[in-house]
Amino acid sequence: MGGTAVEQPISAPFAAALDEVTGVVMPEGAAGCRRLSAMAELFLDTASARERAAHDDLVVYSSSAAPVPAAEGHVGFGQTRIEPGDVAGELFMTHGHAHVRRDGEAYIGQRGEGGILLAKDSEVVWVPMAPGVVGYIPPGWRHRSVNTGATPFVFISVYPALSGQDYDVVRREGLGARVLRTADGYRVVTDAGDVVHEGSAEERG
Ligand code: S6P
Ligand code: ZN
Repeated sequence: MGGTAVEQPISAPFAAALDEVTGVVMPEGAAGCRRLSAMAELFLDTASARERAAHDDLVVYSSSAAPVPAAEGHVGFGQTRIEPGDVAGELFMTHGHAHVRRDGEAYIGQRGEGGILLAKDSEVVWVPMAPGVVGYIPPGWRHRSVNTGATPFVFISVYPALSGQDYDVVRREGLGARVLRTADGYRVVTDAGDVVHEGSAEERG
């Protein structure tokens, strides 16, 4: 990942610079990336993901957070950059999680095109994202971001610093839907086969 990590979280007021091309936040606290090999079983076609990862273990997405203390009252923020691409038609995405604490979160589109897939109980919602669009994730919703475009999709996230991420719930239950490439755009299809959203080629950039 990008910059020089700050060892100690910063409690004093500070300004951070967000590089909308690389997705790196400076000063930078926690940062990392997820490669295809670490995400294979999240894709519907796990075998294709594994096969591709075996000879080209691509970075699917990377994230960079400001060094805000993980303590009561603090507001964390960072950027995520999802690369363009797909596995057997399923568009590149983040792992996805629910918050450990019942906190909401806001995503702000920076660059490229994408969306947030949200699930709670049997409900599935797709929130399209683009530069200047703010997507709101209410408390209790599992959420995953997806790049629907042909260029990197970069967005800012802002969240209570103590909200935490539960990844296991997504490994167990998924997001209730998948985002699939079509001839002229993309389609959000629930696990039961219902189409939640049809996205156009323009939307995909
Ligand atoms: C944290 C927030 C984002 C994600 C990031 C990567 O609450 O939602 O910063 O952590 O987009 O996604 P994931 O699913 O790997 O945490
Ligand atoms: Zn979150």
